[in-house]
Parts: sequence; structure tokens; C-alpha cells
Amino acid sequence: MSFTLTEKILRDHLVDGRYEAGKEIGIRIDQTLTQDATGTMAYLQFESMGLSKVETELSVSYVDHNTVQVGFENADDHRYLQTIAGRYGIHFSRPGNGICHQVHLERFGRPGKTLLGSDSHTPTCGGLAMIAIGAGGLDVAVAMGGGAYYMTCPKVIKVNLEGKLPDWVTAKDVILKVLEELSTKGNVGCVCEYGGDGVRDLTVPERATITNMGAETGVTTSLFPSDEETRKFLAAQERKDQWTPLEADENADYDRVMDIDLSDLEPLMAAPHSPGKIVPVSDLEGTAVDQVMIGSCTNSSYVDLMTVAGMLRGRSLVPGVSLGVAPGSRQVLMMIAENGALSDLLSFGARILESACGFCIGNSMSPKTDSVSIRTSNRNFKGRSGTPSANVYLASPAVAAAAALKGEITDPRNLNMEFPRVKMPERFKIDDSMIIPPLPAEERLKISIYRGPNIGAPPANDPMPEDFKGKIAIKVEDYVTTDHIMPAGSRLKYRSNVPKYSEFVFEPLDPDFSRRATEQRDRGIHNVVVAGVSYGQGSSREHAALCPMYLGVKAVIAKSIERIHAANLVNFGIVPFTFVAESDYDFLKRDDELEISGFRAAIEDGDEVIEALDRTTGRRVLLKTDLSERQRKILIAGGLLPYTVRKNM
Ligand code: MIC
Ligand code: SF4
Repeated sequence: MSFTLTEKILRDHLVDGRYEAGKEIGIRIDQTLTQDATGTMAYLQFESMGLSKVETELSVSYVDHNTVQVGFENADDHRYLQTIAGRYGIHFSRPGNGICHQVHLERFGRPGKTLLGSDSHTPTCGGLAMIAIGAGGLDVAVAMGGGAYYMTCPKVIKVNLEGKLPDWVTAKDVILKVLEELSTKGNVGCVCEYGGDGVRDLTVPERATITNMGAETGVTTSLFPSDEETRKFLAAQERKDQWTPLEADENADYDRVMDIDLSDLEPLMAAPHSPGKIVPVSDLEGTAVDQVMIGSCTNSSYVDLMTVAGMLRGRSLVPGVSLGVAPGSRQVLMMIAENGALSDLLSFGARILESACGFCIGNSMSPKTDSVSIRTSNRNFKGRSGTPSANVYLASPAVAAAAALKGEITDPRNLNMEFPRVKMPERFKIDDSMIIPPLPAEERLKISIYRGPNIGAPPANDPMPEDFKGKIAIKVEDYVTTDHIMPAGSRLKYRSNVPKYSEFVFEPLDPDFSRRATEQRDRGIHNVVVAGVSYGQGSSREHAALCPMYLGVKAVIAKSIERIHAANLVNFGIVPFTFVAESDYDFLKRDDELEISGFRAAIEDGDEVIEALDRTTGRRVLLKTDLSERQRKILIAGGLLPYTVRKNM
């Protein structure tokens, strides 16, 4: 038998179900990661499971999202996370140590292992031949407790890379090309596996740029083989004993093969307001630029920043542009500080930001009204930068630096400059002093867990009602992202306080939603969300399910729902329905009363099609469910937490 690399790693970790594409399987998780914005809830949920320590090979808690610390909330959360890590045997990466995905790649990722992270860009570590998956915090909490992670056994797409990248064309352009081919929808339940001769010349950080932004296609994860480049990277991180070669069998069967000749690629950009809106940079040349932001978990590696420094050295920033640079980790920052590149960036006029998410999530350096901002990050959803009227273009560090040099979008091939080809260092600077390792058992028990006033226990949900008597509380269009459902930016600091954060559900689309939903919930009405295509794109934030649950949402009816969000809805007892006939979307209106008699029984019996009656219009609408037996039980219990607690009783 020949296997894909994906199948090899998954089969190696299979603990439940049969390996058959499209069916639900349970896999063992070796490593977990959390970040602070999703982590507080994940650890509150972990605590409620009553275990004495994590059961994984390695669990790391990072603080990288909410590092702004305006007010006490963030600092309280950080201390809670630090004490929880101490108590339960978890590594703690302190604020300032870097973005979770960058640091995990540098210090912890290992070929052949599974990693579950409460952040949608966890697939970054697929660059190290791991099966690295983003999930909601509750799924990660269960995995930390030693429970299996349930997922759809994937279809595997082979992305066959041939040739060599020309000057000025980089890993970011490879993933933008993949996004052009695959788009941001329709890839749920697939994995992208990279192979071909072109892979050999891509370093691990370059591979990680590609697997990171693979998240934007909606695939479960992306991964590269473990080869000589992987060995070099691990050796340069003083971890060469952790290397093991891994690749797909030669005759492995793929569900789809995509060929990309790297030599044919050109610099690309994702235009506003979607990572899937791919345009050649040459088509946009001359567009005036107000801001350039370099960093994020996609493009903030040592090579990325050295390329930028090489282009900007000895030159200066044009007056109309503001430039921000956020090195991805303390390792990167220290290395560019020691070799002088940091000083080159400062002389050029760059503003240096903390090694954290910062601008990427819209909690700092929001651009001016109606501006054009060029960013090396992975998402340009409308308003995500913190400025609703801004036009954000996503590009490689080289294209971003060219814009900072010229004040307009510029194809770097027209700069009349030699491409500063930077090699991956043979040795990275190793200093793990900002990572607090787990303590011995007797020390762990002495740690008292700090809980500031911003930390509130996750609210409980009721078991599923017998009949559904609801009202459409909101009707939204296609491509509604989790940034629309549960805005981050300046609202992020309320992540650990569900009643407060719930005041902002759907704020960018309908600021009155929370009030209306609360009022209906209090009258015993089950709230319903009606949505278009690809509902819940983007982040893994489970608050986009948890807060609607708190507001009494019991069902989402959409044309299609993205993977992580659909799983989060189930985890919080909200039924994810799709339309049998998409045209029914047009007939449903806000405030229509919806009824499903025998709701609970239908879910219990595994009915795949359920009829709802719109009492306002008298119309009958057929709704589809695609739920495993396990998911149906979770829904009946009112969510994964009550289900897990009940199962363990
Ligand atoms: C994002 O990039 O949108 C985030 C912020 O990293 C999220 C996680 C979160 O909402 O905390 C993600 O990608 O999952
Ligand atoms: Fe942080 Fe941005 Fe990466 Fe999300 S996408 S983890 S906000 S850097």
C-alpha cells in the first residue's frame, strides 16, 4: 500500500473511527498550543474537567495577542495564564517572547507529530511535517486532558512544486498563487500536501509562510515533507536530535493534484477585502500607499526581516508613508539587533513594534481613514485593521518594502536594485529564558491560581429543547467572517468575560443585535442566525459560538459553514444547518418566527433533513445537518463541556 504523508501521520495517531475520507475520525494529539485571547477560556474549560495535569507530550501557553495592556484586563489574564501553566505542567511563553506560531516552529515543532492549537494559523508548523490543526479552545482543552480530537478524515490535495523561485518572488507569492487556484471557499475537509522537486529549495520558514496562509483556503491543514532542509532548520535551532525523515510514498494516491512551476510565478497581492482576491502586483503599480506593516505569523522570520533590511539599508522613508515592523519572535528581534539590521530599519524610519500579533488583529497601528495599507499578514477582511474604511493589500515582505521605498505599490522587479538574497542562518540565537518550563509535581501544587476581576467562568448551556420555537434574530450575507461575528481589536480585552464580550456580537453588521437577542432570549425565544455562503470564515475564535450561545442562539442556518466554526457551534450546543434548497435563503427574513416540532428527537434520531416552519409566512423550509453520532450527542447535552462532564461521571 502507498500512503500520502497526511495519511501516514494520521494513521499513526488514529484512536477512533475508520480511515476513510469524509468520515469522522478521532486522533491522538501529541502537542497543544494556546494563545492568550483564546487561552483563558480554554484553561477555564480545562480546569472544569478536574484533572491534575495535562496529558499531552507537550503543551505550550503563549501570550501574544492581547499585549496592549490598556487597563488591567490583559495583565490579569496574563497572570492567570502563567499560574495555570505552572499548576498543570504547561510551558509558558511570556509576553514579548513572540507570536505563538513563529515560536512554536522555532522551539517545539517536530516532524511526524500532531499539534492542536486554539488559533486558526496553527498549520504554520506543517512546515515541519506535522499535522498541525487549528481548533476552538474547548477542543484543545479536551486534547490537553488526553481526549481525542475529532475531525473529518480528509481528502488530500497534492500541490506539486517544480522549478525555482525567481528573484523577488517569494514563499508568500506561492501561497497567494494557491489561494488564486483554490479560493477561500469549498475546501473544507481537505489537506494540502506539498511535494515535488521545487520543495527542496524552500527553507522551513518559507514553508511555514505557505502552510500558515493555507488556513485562508479553509483546508484543515497543509504540510511539507521532512527532508534535508528540515534537518538543517532543526540543527540550526539546536534540535537536530528531533529530526526524522518523512515523506509520502512514491505512488501515493491523491484526490487532486495541483502543479505549480515556481519559475513562472510573479509577485502577487491579495486586494481588499479578501485573501482570495489575487492580483499581480504589476497590475496595481502606481497606487498611492499610506501605510506599510511588516510582521505577523505569516512573514516575520529572520530571512523576511533581513530581506526588508537589505532593501531599505541606507535609504529613507517617503514622508507620506508610515512603516511598522513587528519581528515574529524575540529570537528574530535579538538576531537583527545583534547584526545591525534593526539599526538599518530604524535609520530608514521604521517604527518597531513588539514581537506580537499587534497590528494584524487591529489592536495597534490602525491606518488612517480611506487609506491604503500594505501588510505582510494573512487576512484583509474589511475593518480588521481597526479602520473600517481602510483598503488593506496583503503581500510579501519584498513587495511591502518596495512600497515603503516608493510610496506607491511597486513591482520590486522594477526597483533597479539587486535582490538581497538572504540565506537561512546555520545557527539561530537560542535563548529560551522567556519560556517558563513545567515544574515538578510537588512544586505545581503550591501554585495558587490568580483570578482577576476580568476572569469569569464560562457560562453553562441548557440541554437541547424538545421543540424549537425561535425567531430569526439576524440575517447576514455571504462570507461573514468570525471578525464580523465577534470583533477583536479594541474589544479583545473582554475575551475572558463572556457577558461583557457578548454585548459586541455582530457589532460591525448590526450593533443592536446583542440587545435584541438578549431580550428575545429572556422571553424564552430561541434565536436563529440566517447566513449565506462560507459563514464563519477566518479565525478559530470559539467566542463566535460561545457568545451567541450566551445570547440564546440555538441554530445557524447558512448556505455553507466553514470547518472550525461549524465545530465550534456544535461544541456550544448550536445546531449548524445548511439549506437543502439555497433559494430558501431569499425567503427568510429577520424577525420571522421559526418552528421545528420534534427538534430534539430529529437530532437524536440522526435525521439528515429536518423541516422547519416559518410561521410568519407559512413557508416550509428543508434544513440539512451533517453530524456524526458523537456530535449529535454533544448537541443534545447542550455542548461539549456538559457532554464530556456527563461522559466522565
Ligand atoms: C486571528 O488571526 O484572527 C486570530 C486573532 O489569531 C484568531 C484567534 C482569536 O480570535 O483569538 C485565529 O486566527 O484563530
Ligand atoms: Fe496573530 Fe495575526 Fe497570526 Fe492571528 S493571524 S495569530 S492575530 S499574527
